[in-house]
Amino acid sequence: MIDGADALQHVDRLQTEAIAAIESARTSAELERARVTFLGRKSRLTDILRSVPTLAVDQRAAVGQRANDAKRVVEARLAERQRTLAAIPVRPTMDLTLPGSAIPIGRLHPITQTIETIRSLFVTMGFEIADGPEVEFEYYNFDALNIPREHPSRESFDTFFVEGPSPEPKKGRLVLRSHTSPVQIRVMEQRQPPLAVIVPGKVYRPDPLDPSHSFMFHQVEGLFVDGRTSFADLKGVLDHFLKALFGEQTRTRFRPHFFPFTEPSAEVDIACAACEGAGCSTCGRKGWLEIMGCGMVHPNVFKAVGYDPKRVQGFAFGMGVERIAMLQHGIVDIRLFFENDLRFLAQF
Ligand code: 2NL
Repeated sequence: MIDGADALQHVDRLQTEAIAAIESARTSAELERARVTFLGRKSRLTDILRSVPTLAVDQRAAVGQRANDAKRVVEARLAERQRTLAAIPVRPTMDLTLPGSAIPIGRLHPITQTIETIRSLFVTMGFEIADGPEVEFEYYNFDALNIPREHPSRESFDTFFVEGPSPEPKKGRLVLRSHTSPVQIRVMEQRQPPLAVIVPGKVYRPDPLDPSHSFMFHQVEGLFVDGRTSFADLKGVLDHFLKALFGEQTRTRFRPHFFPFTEPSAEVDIACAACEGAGCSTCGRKGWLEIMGCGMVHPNVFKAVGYDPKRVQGFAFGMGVERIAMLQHGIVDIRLFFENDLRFLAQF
């Protein structure tokens, strides 16, 4: 037999516990768990209400009323807590104030950037861009450029020869072009002066890798042909180009040289920016940096493309892109350009 006084005390304790559980519920799910625990069909309060008929007659009313009161109080607290929880915004599971995860963005290779700078400077002066094959006939790479059969650059030591029979034996064997000049020969074969073209591209030479040599590198060559063209035109164009590329303060120097495809020929130097001409390690103590080669197109080259050297004159020039990029950025090893190390490439 349940004692009525015990039952009353039990109801009081259950009410206190239920209210504590309701007030500490932080979510609707927690609140529902508290409801089932304290008011559900298997809860102790429900047990007590069910047991009222078994109590002594004089205790039934008091216990029944107390248990029903407790039930109403707990129900009211549940409803109130539910309203409070519903008013609290759901805490987001991610922090929207954090910065987003960055998408890695690519960039142009430093060599490509330097080529773009060079070609846009010449495009501004009215030059067009031309390109051509990297696998070339000996005729376009050498013969048409007035480079004789016995010239050392035609040895396998200085040129990559492509194995197998030539598709056009009259144009010689196939080689990987060792400069971009054969493209200008092809342009002249196709078109008549006036011409102003810029030819950027890859060239190949079987040099062992070292800090300043690579079996593949990039050149930009230029060709200008018109009726009357002088070495002064050449100097004006290159002087403007080098000042635009390296800064207006840049001094240039044209030093006599020999190329088979130009006459006269010159190498172009810029005053060393590191030492202002005094001589340092960058310029090899000379005060000047060799930057490109140039000259007036040789009459034999015009003859090879069917132009009359008595009626046309022109100038041509060529430069190594890697060398220029290395001077622009203070890079001392050409191999860095070709190793695809992002720690290097991402700096440009
Ligand atoms: C250098 C020197 C040069 C040329 C390239 C050329 C092309 C034709 C006719 C005549 Cl089709 N010349 N190109 C002329 C002089 C110099 O390049 O040091 N390059 C890195």
